[in-house]
Amino acid sequence: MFGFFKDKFNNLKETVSNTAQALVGNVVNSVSQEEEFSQFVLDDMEDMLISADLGVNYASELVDKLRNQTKVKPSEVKNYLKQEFLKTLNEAGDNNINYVDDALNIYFICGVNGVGKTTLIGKLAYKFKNEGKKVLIAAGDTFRAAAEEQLDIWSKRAGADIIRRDKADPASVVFEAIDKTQKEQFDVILVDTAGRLQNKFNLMEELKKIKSVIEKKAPDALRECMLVLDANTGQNGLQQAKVFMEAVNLTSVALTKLDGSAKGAIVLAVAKEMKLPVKLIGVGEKMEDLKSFSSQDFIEAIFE
Ligand SMILES: Nc1nc2c(ncn2[C@@H]2O[C@H](COP(=O)(O)OP(=O)(O)OP(=O)(O)O)[C@@H](O)[C@H]2O)c(=O)[nH]1
Ligand SMILES: [Mg+2]
Repeated sequence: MFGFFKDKFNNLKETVSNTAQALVGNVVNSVSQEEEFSQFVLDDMEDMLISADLGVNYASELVDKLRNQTKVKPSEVKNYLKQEFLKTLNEAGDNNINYVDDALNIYFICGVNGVGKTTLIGKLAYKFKNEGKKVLIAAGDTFRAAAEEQLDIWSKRAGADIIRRDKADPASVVFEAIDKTQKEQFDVILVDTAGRLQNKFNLMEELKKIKSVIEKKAPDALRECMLVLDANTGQNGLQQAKVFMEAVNLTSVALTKLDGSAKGAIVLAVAKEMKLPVKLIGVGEKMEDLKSFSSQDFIEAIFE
């Protein structure tokens, strides 16, 4: 079906090389020569995992399992981490983006300001168009002055249709978009949303309102409620995931700006704490810089 989503990510290893060094390289270098998992070695390992943005809880859980046991030796620490990380990612769910043939597929994209929501929508529109799908973008960020023009440019580049209404209520823009697709048979609606309103409460209320319009007007069409996280924000991403989860009940994560980031371990922290699978990764600013995410490939890439 989706050639694009099945694409192997050629440069994945290069993209995650900084993350791999922070998360695996440093730990393996300092631990694997040791005779035993002494208190000192374990403390050191825990510090390294925390500074690689794995999160305090997860880091201490991993280290605690190595305490007072003889099964895993320091020389096997690399394989130990590999198995643990893979298990965490697998338990968070399927990496494939949900899509149903011959039906309307709505993707609700949210996240704090500047993480790359609008860019992700442009890239997704382009990919769906390349797959021969009929795509409509709903410009649900009517708050930021330049947001709709930015989406206009992306939609033209991608060859997708767009619904935009300056200063209108975002929920009404989404209502109109669904209306159009019901009359004209579209495959996909991509809903862009604001990242910043006057305050967090207002933003969450607005997102809830948009989501309830989707659920009322097109029940069963919402395929993903996707949180966009900037790979460089590290642990803050976990906090963001909690807030958005509470407001709109997320189904997945897109991780942007993974190119060059050393903090890609946020993928694991979010999988562990939130049970949310990463489905897409942004690896640059161009249209084609969007890739599918595979837990297996990611693990292979960071462990070589
Ligand atoms: N290097 C890199 N830059 C990216 C990526 N995705 C987005 N960007 C850049 O990040 C900046 C912000 O992107 P936007 O798409 O405007 O972010 P947004 O979440 O829509 O922002 P708001 O609408 O203000 O909330 C832009 O300069 C993008 O070019 C990525 O995967 N890699
Ligand atoms: Mg935007």
